[in-house]
Amino acid sequence: MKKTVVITGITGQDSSYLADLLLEKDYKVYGMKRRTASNDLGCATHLENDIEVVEGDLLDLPSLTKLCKLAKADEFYNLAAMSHVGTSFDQPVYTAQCTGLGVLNCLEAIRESRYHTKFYQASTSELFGGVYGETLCSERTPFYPRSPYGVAKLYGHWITINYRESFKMFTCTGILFNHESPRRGPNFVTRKVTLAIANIKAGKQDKVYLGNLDAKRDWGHARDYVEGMWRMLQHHTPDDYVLATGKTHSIRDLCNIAFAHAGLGDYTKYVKVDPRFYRPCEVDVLIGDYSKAKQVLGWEPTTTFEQLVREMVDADCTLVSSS
Ligand code: NAP
Ligand code: F7E
Repeated sequence: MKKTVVITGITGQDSSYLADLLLEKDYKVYGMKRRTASNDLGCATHLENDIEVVEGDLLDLPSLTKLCKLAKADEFYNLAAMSHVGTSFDQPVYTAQCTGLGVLNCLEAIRESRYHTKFYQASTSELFGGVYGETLCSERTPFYPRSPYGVAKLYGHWITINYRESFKMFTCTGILFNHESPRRGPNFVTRKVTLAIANIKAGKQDKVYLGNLDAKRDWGHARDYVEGMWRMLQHHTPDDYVLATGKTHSIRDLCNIAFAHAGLGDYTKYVKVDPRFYRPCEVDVLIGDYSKAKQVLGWEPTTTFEQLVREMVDADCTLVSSS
């Protein structure tokens, strides 16, 4: 019999890659999207005929319960969230409700449905936020979130572990470092840069305004990371895992590689700093230690930072030139 899966946030980057992967593995996929005026499937538009789209909202427990009863799912991946760190400073209450309490709603819906559904929660490297310097962060590193987003994710992380310990539910958390792709939302820094490059090359834009160019992130490819999520739920024991590349790069490095690859030369001609994009509290450096995922799940990233940036630049140049 086909395995069945529920994926929340189906219009988002990770959900669309995960749905691609699980369809290849012959799962029946239920993708949850919230109601919007445009009814757009976003990153999952290409999957319209292959998945069952169900409307629901992380803030609406009855919609989640109904979905769990309908799908009788083997696996449930909660990838929905208000996921933008900068926005979370402007919308802290909504972020707490959606990104924090929304996780509890998913867990309660699964518990109420009484199916033995395995649960994956999208935790984040933002949990480590205030870690000192270029420390390799692992599952044992103490948490110190530095944004309303990070604090909300901290609740989601611990409530997932608590339901594992309290109710013996099969729940996993993936503490994922930044992962990007051509499907990345346009207001995250990597995609903002690669889209701007495409527009500059097409003569539609002449500059791009960014915030803190000195922040450093451990960036991988979303396609690799959804494979890791799936492996977590296939392991015999539920647990928590870091997925990362173990390398870190600054926003300046990103600009350097991306502008050079596009043949535009020195990025400083095009990139200008606008303090509007500074955050009230910044996470300066993040770098992850994925040795547990490697040892237990056999997971490793397959895409280098340079390959990722080049793929994103090329995809956006094609997108802009054909639009
Ligand atoms: P994303 O592209 O921003 O997608 C988020 C999804 O959540 C969208 O489909 C969005 O729908 C949906 N959503 C937002 N609020 C909702 C609500 N109230 N009810 C139902 N759905 C709602 O995020 P992503 O980059 O794919 O990340 C997936 C998950 O991993 C998120 O939980 C994120 O916080 C976490 N994470 C991401 C990274 C990363 O680097 N990408 C790293 C660590 C953790 P709309 O299209 O309607 O907005
Ligand atoms: O910022 C700096 C910014 O918004 C990265 C989410 O997926 O990964 C993501 O969160 C860095 C920060 O990602 C701009 O200050 C400079 O230091 O691309 P970002 P993020 O905040 O790391 C984590 C792991 C998640 O869990 C989140 O869901 O880049 N930066 N200038 C800028 N950032 C943005 N967005 N825009 C700028 O103009």
